[in-house]
Amino acid sequence: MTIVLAAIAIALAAQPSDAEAQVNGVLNLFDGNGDRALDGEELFALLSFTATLNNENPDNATMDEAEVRATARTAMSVLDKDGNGKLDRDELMAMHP
Ligand SMILES: [Ca+2]
Ligand SMILES: [Ca+2]
Repeated sequence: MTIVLAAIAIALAAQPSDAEAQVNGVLNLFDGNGDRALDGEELFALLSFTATLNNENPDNATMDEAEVRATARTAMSVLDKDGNGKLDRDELMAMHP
């Protein structure tokens, strides 16, 4: 779980420092279907981005696709408090201290 949250924190760190602005930024970038929540595939896209964030060569990504998939599943199970399979703004905000 620590690794999962660290991965998401890295992605969030690319956004403005205000927590709400960060969540809005993540949704603006990764909410592909516009429902203002991240489903499994959108979370996968976020984590894929994170895995390659500091690395220009995808071959040297910090996680391979299977690891990103597993991480996305774990993150969803940890963060999806209402169990609807999507991370809404409140659930994303909960990642912030
Ligand atoms: Ca969405
Ligand atoms: Ca949810």
